[in-house]
Amino acid sequence: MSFGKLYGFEGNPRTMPCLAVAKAAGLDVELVHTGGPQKVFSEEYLAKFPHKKIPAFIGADGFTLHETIAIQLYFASQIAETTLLGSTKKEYASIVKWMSFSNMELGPKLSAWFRPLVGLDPYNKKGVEKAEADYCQLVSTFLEPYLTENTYLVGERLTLADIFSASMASRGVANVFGTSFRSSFPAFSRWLDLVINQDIYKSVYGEPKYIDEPVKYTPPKKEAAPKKEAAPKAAAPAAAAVEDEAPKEAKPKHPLEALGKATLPLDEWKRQYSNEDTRPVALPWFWEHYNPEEYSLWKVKYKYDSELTLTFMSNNLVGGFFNRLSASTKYLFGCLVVFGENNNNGIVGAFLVRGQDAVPAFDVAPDWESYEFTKLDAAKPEDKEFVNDMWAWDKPYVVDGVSKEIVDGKVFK
Ligand SMILES: N[C@@H](CCC(=O)N[C@@H](CS)C(=O)NCC(=O)O)C(=O)O
Repeated sequence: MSFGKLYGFEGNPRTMPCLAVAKAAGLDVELVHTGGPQKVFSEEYLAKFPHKKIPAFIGADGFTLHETIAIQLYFASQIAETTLLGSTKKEYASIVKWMSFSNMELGPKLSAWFRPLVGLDPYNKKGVEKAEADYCQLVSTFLEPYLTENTYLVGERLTLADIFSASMASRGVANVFGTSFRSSFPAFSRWLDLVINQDIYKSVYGEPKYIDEPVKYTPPKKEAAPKKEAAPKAAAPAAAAVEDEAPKEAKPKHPLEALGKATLPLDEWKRQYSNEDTRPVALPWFWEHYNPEEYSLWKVKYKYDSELTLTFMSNNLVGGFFNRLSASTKYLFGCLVVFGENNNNGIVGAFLVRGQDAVPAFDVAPDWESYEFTKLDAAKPEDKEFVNDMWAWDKPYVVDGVSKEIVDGKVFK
């Protein structure tokens, strides 16, 4: 008989221990894929959990719960006699204490350490170093001395405190707890090894895999350069063939088509930018070939910086804008960067536009009016430098005399 539905996803450290305990308790709990990077939220889930956090539970009897600790305690309490919840009131309280500590203290610090390294959050070197130091500080002051004296977190047997705390450390095992970390914290590592090799833990996580070296940050920055072979010489005839096949009247004309062919082919510039080093090669090439009679340059600035929150969300906003600009790909090139930090950031950039007006190129995107367009003059050194800085985005952006780190960005090409 179904016990209920658990909303969460495979591999999530707050969802997995709920599944482990459900299995140990013999409960028929269905995992409904929810949340995650794809942000999947069913109507049924949203009706009960508008805060969009996982895990969450809806029992077959209609009882609802959110908060991983509550769900795990509820599942474990279905077992008539269990050692997972300790054997005294003090042990029970200590189990809840360690679970809360892992949920609220260790977990977020580990996330701040590994997520930027694997590209799940924007990378900031100082932020990652601080998170690593904070995490190691907690392990060294709390867990290492305690686990030097004790086998498990509470009492002499495996409890929910161990299962959940190990699960909250699982992303560390997979990403950042290399040999050096493990030798610095032998007692913590011994305990982790013990817990993740228990059947109840392995029943959901499988065999543990250790790493020797912590993952290293690889800057994504510019999008991958297209392969040299994929040069427009090959692409152009294909595009032309498609155009030839299309009935003329069915093809909506872009207003900028009327301007005819430019002497600087935009594709050639885009290829230079993608394939060559930006400062030493691509930018000098651009200025050598730039014809201000055919193209104009624009500073593009988001109007509502004060409403921006997390930097990766600002970058997603840029991504959405770029998708909606796709009808103007033949007439536009540019970069928008995100500068600043979470809850204090902005979006700015520079664009090359076919013709002398920005509107016909940008108004294909319904949200174009959320941006402010200021024409630049390449004859002015400061405007030229602005374009260089936005397209290279290798220096902090100075706004009102304050230098702001560029933390993310996208290229429209
Ligand atoms: N206090 C909650 C925290 C739940 C939580 O933050 N879950 C994360 C996944 S581990 C989540 O839903 N994140 C999505 C988001 O923050 O938008 C609990 O202990 O269960």
